[in-house]
Amino acid sequence: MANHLHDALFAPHEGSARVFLDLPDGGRLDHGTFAALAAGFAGALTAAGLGPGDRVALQLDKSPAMLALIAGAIRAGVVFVPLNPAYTAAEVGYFVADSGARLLLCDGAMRAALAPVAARNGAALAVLNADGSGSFAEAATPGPVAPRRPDDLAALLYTSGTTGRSKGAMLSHANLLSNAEVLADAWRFSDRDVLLHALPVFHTHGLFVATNVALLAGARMIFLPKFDTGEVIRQLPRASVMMGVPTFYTRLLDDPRLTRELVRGTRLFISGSAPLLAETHSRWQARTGHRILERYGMTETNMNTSNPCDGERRAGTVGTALPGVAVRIRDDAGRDLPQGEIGSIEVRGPNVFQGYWKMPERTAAEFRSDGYFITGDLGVIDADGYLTIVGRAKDLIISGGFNVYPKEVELALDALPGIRESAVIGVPHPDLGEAVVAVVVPETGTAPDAAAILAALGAQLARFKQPRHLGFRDALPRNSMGKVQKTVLRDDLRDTFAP
Ligand code: MLC
Ligand code: AMP
Repeated sequence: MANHLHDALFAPHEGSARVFLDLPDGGRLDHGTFAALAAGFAGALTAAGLGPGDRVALQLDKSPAMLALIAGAIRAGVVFVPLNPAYTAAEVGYFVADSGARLLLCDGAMRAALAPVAARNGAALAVLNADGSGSFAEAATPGPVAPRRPDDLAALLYTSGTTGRSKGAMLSHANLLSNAEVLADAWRFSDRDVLLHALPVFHTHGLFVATNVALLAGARMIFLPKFDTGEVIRQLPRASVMMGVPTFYTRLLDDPRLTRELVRGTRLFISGSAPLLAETHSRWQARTGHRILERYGMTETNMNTSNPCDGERRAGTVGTALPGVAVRIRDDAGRDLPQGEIGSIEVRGPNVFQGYWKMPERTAAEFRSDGYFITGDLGVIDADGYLTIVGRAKDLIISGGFNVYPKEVELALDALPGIRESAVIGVPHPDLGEAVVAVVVPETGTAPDAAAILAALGAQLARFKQPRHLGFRDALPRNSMGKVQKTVLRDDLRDTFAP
């Protein structure tokens, strides 16, 4: 029997000598070697006792070995749970417990901190370093290709939520493959493409949008460990496509080495994960001659809309619905709104996930009975079908492309001694788009100590969730219903990071 994703993404490359990964040190990995490495990792997962449907959690730095491990998990039918290396041991503990992972793989540097986490959850712990060393090595004999149907799970991707409790989005083989096929076609990917890959590989963007599309097309990737402006500028002349979050584009624009000449050979620049300012779009065009192609998606749905490769790319819009994806705009009562009116964005299609892991009520609450998923984004569709995202119904901050749910930070703050309550908001930030800001109300009679509060948060929350600014007030602004008026705080603090 077939393995839906493996057969499309990896099997065609077995034995191929074509280059898959270009590494910054000049090293290269061809497709065939990558496929063999993945087969070895599938063998190692099987030898570790994991079978189809079991979960493996990965908190690993970006590396070819990590990517091959994911490919191996797909081959072995093991559901992979990728985790941001910035997460603290406390955060990882939640994901391991919730997913029921039987194996946790980490970098050597995190081993001591994660040993109690693994032990508490009855998971085995093994090390896989970015250079491929560590206690988890690929097996000498290739692991079997486990049969996997289109609706079997491939990955659980955790996404935070308005309750402060992260939810595992269940993504099936068909969710991932259908979207990769649509994107590879929409963006005209071929085996002549060289994709500049500077994104993290524990989120939808770097994993499924970038890597799966490249694999499907047989394209090559310049695989950088992270976004570094100088390194990206050095590599750009060799790239035919770059994908990035808006911060990539603003950082590059701040560098005088970004010129029309530098990107003469590049055919496509794609942006997503956070709003691209129309101003960034026009500055990019003026400087490079390229119009950035903006698209829109989320962990739960993969990609929903995209500006066209060949047609008109409209700045400030995220383009039209991708083939096979239906997008509609509804009001709070769930009624369809006429074209041109702002409302809740809902999507349906083969790209949309299977629901939240072990959370049937949350899943039910976010789907309509006719199968549409309520994204939590607000938008409007114009007469030509272009969608503009105008805001969010969900209380979410997007900082440099990473999502931060205020509730999670507020719960951590409120649990600290000397804090009566708090409100966390996002305010404009020149580099990150939005930055996290906390407004704290101390208990009466206590002298607040910002440094101590931030240090205490540091032990619990990944750095990107920690407030960049902490302010103190005697009370939070509330409306007549007693609800905190975050819009008032956002207005008050709007210029905190003004250049
Ligand atoms: C890093 N830091 C961040 C941060 N990234 N803080 C807030 N927001 C972020 N996004 C912290 C670092 O830990 C560091 O802490 C400090 O900020 C400065 O680090 P830096 O060197 O400037 O950051 P850098 O490593 O360059 O990272 C910035 C970035 C990176 C924008 C390049 O965050 C990034 O690659 N973002 C992409 C996220 C992404 O792929 N999202 C896709 C989600 S999928 P300190 O303490 O040392 O100062 C999705 C679906 C879809 O949304 O549609 O695609
Ligand atoms: P995530 O849960 O990390 O997948 O983030 C998904 C969210 O990112 C979406 O619900 C949107 O709010 C936001 N997002 C993704 N792409 C865009 C875009 N092009 N413009 C504006 N917001 C976006």
